Amino acid sequence: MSDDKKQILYSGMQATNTLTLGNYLGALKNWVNLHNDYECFFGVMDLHSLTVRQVPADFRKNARSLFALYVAAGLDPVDNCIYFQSHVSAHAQLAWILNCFTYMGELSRMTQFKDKSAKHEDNVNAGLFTYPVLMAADILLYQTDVVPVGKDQKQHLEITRDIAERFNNIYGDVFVIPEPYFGKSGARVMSLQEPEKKMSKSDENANATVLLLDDRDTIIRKFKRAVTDSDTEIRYDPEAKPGVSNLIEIYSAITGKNYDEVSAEFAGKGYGDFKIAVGETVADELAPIQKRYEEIMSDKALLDGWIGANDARAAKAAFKTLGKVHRKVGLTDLIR
Ligand code: ATP
Ligand code: LTN
Repeated sequence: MSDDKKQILYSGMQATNTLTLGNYLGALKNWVNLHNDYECFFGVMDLHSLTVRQVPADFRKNARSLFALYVAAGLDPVDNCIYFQSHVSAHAQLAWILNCFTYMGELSRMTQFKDKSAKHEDNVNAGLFTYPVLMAADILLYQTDVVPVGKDQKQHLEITRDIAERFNNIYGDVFVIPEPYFGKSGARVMSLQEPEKKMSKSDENANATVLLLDDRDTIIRKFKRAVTDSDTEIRYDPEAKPGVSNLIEIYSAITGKNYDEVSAEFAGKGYGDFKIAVGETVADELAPIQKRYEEIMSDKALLDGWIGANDARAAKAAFKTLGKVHRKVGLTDLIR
């Protein structure tokens, strides 16, 4: 299949803190190789991160760090267009236009807005409210066919489709209506301390979360301390044994073994041995990524070169759609 026939796939993550093992096994790891079947765009969603107050120096570093982690995890910056959302001004421009086609009522129903405004009571800003409209702009600018998103982002993809359909009904076929991507689903990684909750980078308990950049000893220590149960059996049963099941899920996602194979491998062994084995497997998986990450971060010219080239590539696609939108709604032509 030639490149121009490929469907377009779009996704991204917020540039906030460092990634967790959940982000990696649930999303990033599954993005590698998608470029064989799709034309892929992966954004560093730094404008979205501004909905929560950031420390400027840390934020700047985190955004570059996320770009480097994408690449270190295996997303080739030539085969994939990896770029900064804030560097392509068409995102903010289209978001404004789409704001005028989005209703207060539908935004008020977004569960992420309700959760985040409860969590950041002192800063319920308008950006938090219109977060899904910017996300719709991200997706629609690239005439995206498919979007791999986790469960927590499904509602945002639905509102994106609603906004696009509403716009198309008025102006004709301007936007491709994006579909969720149902590829190989990623693992859902739970907290190591409260396995009923998902592993989250904003967790206050450091032992609950494995970071992609944690060193080997830290990773193994966190797994040794992982909460399990008072039983001894290594069996996948998320209802009755959430802690052990989470460890099985992690081990399975990395080794490719199914749950029964994992149970059989550790039959008769105690939780202690199992936790160490999972910790070592995770550390082995992350070691080459961390090494590659350090190499990339220490080569400013290399990183800047990829950033510049891909920002331009993204802008070309994005401004083509924005130009069309301008013409359709009656804004004067963009002269670039
Ligand atoms: P926060 O803790 O701030 O809510 P997060 O860690 O949930 O952030 P997001 O930026 O919301 O991260 O998510 C980025 C991607 O990682 C999404 O596709 C999401 O589905 C996936 N993801 C996040 N946490 C997990 C997890 N524990 N297991 C599997 N996938 C996850
Ligand atoms: N909201 C998403 C990040 C995100 C995104 C997007 C994902 C912003 N724009 C467009 C897919 C497509 C998140 O928090 N995971």
